[in-house]
Amino acid sequence: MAKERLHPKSIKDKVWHYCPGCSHGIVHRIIGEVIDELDIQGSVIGIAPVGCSYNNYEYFDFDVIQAAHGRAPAVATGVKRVLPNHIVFTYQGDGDLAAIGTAEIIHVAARGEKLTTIFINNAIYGMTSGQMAPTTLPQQITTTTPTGRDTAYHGYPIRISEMLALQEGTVFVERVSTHDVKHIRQAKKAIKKAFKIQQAGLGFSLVEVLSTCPTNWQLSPVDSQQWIVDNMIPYYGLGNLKGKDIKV
Ligand SMILES: Cc1ncc(C[n+]2csc(CCOP(=O)(O)OP(=O)(O)O)c2C)c(N)n1
Ligand code: SF4
Ligand SMILES: [Mg+2]
Repeated sequence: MAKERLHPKSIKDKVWHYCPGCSHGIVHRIIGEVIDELDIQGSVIGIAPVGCSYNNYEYFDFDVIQAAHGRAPAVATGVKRVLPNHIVFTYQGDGDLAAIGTAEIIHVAARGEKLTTIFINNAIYGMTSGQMAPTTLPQQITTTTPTGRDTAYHGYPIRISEMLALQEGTVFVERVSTHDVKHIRQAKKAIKKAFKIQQAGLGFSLVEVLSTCPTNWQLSPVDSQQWIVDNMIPYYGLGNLKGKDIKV
């Protein structure tokens, strides 16, 4: 008897290398479902970051290119301009997008590149053992802020989505979360809309996903979901920042 398929066609039948309770696997699955539903498995190209999801090409069953740290938006620009009929997206963590890659992402938005970014904000550098990221919250303990992020010394977290929504070339920005099923469904809806906006050729679209890093937050998977609710959502705020009325 054929094995029942429990995951999207666009996701390979593999066990994630991610830690228990990590959001990366959830977001991969959402992206896989959206690609299946839009029937674009053969015409989508992902750009992988540097960070814990550097090898997401091991899981995505479609073309993925690995970019140098922070450079996914620049690589995506080249790919999209050469293959304008393909759906091109970058998948980037907060260290990758909001620190070393800040310049690339701002200019992609300013140029209105017709591509999509999925921004995984877990408020920390996950892969390299939990250093402070630009998105680390005030008072948050990390390996480089062992007594908590002191805004007077370390500065304030960057609200990337708000900043990118200001760029004229950006047409759609939404901040979503993965802390429960209802919000995972909303996240999927936002990602699907972002891809459809790209199909319609309207401009740059971005979905920021508030995500967990139980290992470096030193919390259990369940407590990590609650940490998003108690700490991340009050600072970052969920919802649409641009393009709410676009019908695609
Ligand atoms: C040019 C360069 N600088 C620094 C690093 C080290 N490095 C690897 S991943 C990473 C940060 C990853 O954090 P994030 O993008 O938030 O991804 P996460 O692991 O949290 O998903 C850093 C600084 C590198 N690989 N290359
Ligand atoms: S270190 Fe954090 S971001 Fe990386 S796989 Fe583990 S939980 Fe996920
Ligand atoms: Mg991170």
